[in-house]
Amino acid sequence: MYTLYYSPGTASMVVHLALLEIGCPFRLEKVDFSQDAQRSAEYLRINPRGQVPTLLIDGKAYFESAALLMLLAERHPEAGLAPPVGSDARPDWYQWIGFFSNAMAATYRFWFYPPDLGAEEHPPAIRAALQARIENCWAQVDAHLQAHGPYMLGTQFSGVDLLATMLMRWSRNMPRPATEWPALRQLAGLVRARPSWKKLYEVEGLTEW
Ligand SMILES: N[C@@H](CCC(=O)N[C@@H](CS)C(=O)NCC(=O)O)C(=O)O
Repeated sequence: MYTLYYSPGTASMVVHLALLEIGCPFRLEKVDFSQDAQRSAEYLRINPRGQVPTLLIDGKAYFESAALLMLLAERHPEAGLAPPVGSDARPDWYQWIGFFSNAMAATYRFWFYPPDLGAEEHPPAIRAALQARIENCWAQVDAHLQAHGPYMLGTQFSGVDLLATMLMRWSRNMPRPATEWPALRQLAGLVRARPSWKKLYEVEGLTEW
């Protein structure tokens, strides 16, 4: 049995989406950021980093959204979140999950959490550097999709598209939203049309793209 500690629209989204795609039973526990619940003693006992997501599997806590996506894909191969082990597409799947997690999500974290870099607000040069890095990553993904899309692995949807679309969503109020790149916009449209995305919006109470 799974329990997902989540906060609406955050990094827990990709894990929530994966669980919805799988269609297995799971429990949701909302971590109320407006009450700083991620730093409560009760939550820190579960996840000492004070972040979401946390996924409890049979009572044991696991962290890191990309790792949780891979873990769920492995535990539920029938859901098709990952191409089969040994297939040509499987290495690409690992590669893109690593890229989105390392190159993109980590940079987003700095963008949204200046205190991680020791500042209340980023100095303009740091902000510009983070923006350039994120936009450069999106340009690379857009070029890949133009050549090999419409999904990250070609014609086949996979969990990496959920990760990509969550990250695209986070850019919606940034100076250059990811959906300004045509192939990215197309991918976002495909993922947003999925029942899992619609259900997540309903359950998490999200309205904005
Ligand atoms: N690398 C982690 C990052 C998780 C993360 O930064 N979560 C944010 C929400 S998107 C969070 O919990 N923020 C609350 C805080 O840091 O106080 C992952 O992918 O799971």
